[in-house]
Parts: sequence; C-alpha cells; structure tokens
Amino acid sequence: MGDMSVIELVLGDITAQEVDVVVNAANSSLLGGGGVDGAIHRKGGPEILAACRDLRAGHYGKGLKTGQAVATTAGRLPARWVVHTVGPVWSAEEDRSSLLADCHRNSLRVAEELGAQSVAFPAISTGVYRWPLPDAARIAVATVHETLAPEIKTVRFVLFDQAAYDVFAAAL
Ligand code: AR6
Repeated sequence: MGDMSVIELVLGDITAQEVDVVVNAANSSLLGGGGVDGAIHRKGGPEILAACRDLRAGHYGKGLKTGQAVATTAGRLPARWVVHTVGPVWSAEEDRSSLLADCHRNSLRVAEELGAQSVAFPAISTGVYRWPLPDAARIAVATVHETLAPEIKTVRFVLFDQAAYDVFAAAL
C-alpha cells in the first residue's frame, strides 16, 4: 500500500457515493439481481444494463467468472464507472477465500487501468452469497492493503448496517 492511500469505512448506501468507481457485487450473468446489484441498476438506470448486455454480446458471452472484474458506465450514479465483480458463494466444504480476494484485487486493477483515484466497495458475498461477515471483512481489508497502488487515493468500504460497519472496523 502506498503512503498516499487511505482505506475508510462509511455506513450507508453505495449508490450514493461520489467516487470514481463503485464496485458491484454482481453475478456471472451481469444482467442484474437483488442486493447491491439491484440497487445499482435501479439508481444507475438502463445505461448500465445496456453496457452489460454489450459485454455479454462481446468478450463475455459466457458471462463473468467468479473473482473477475469488468467496468461499465455508472449511468446516473454520482460515479464515473461501475466495476462489476462476482463474489464466490460461501461454502463450508470448500475454501473459496482466494476467489473473494481475487474480486478485490481484480476490481482494484480495473480501477487503476481506468485511472480512478477513489473506489467504493460493498461487502462482497456477505448477502445473498452468505459469506460470514468477519471472515469476508478480514479478506477484503487484507487484500486491499496488499494490492493498493498509490494512484488510488481512497478505498471506501460502504457498509449497509451498523453490524457490518462494526465488523469491518474491527478488521481494519
Ligand atoms: N449499499 C451498500 N451495501 C448494500 C446495499 C447498498 N445499497 N444493498 C445491500 N448491501 P448482496 P452478494 C449489502 O446480496 O452476497 C445479487 O442478487 C448487504 O447487506 O448484494 O455478493 C447479485 O446479482 C450485504 O452485506 O451481494 C448476485 O446474484 C452486501 O451488500 C448476488 O446477489 C452484499 O450483499 C451476490 O450476492
């Protein structure tokens, strides 16, 4: 991590963040869903879905693989881009931690390639995909710490409720 970068926590709605990149906890179809994904498409408007459909018609014909990340317009959000990533579904039988780390690493790499200086992450995989919050927070914070290049000045984890905020605060 560069000296110039900060990692911060915010309690709130990721669709309200004025940042260069908002990371979406998407699914491999890239065509929308519930949770953060639903909120981003609802607030960002049809331009984001149109861009996702274009991706599916092009290099992402089979969809986006778990752990990978790809950018689109942010539509009407107060952001410049949405970086869509697909978190792993929690499994008690199989350790999928490296895929959750990949989401954070690859999202930051895409953000850097775009020239972004600020990136907002949700707590990827901790909703519909059921990843235990303390473990997800540990992986997210550690991976961002390891990966963060000085070009990105701010990484903001946006937590939707106080319980999630407290868990991330403990991990940080
Ligand atoms: N802002 C910030 N955080 C939010 C918001 C919001 N507006 N809404 C929910 N969260 P989830 P996943 C929190 O389910 O587990 C979708 O259907 C939420 O409390 O959005 O990666 C996709 O299409 C939780 O802590 O993402 C996929 O099919 C966290 O965001 C699937 O869900 C992540 O919850 C992905 O599941």
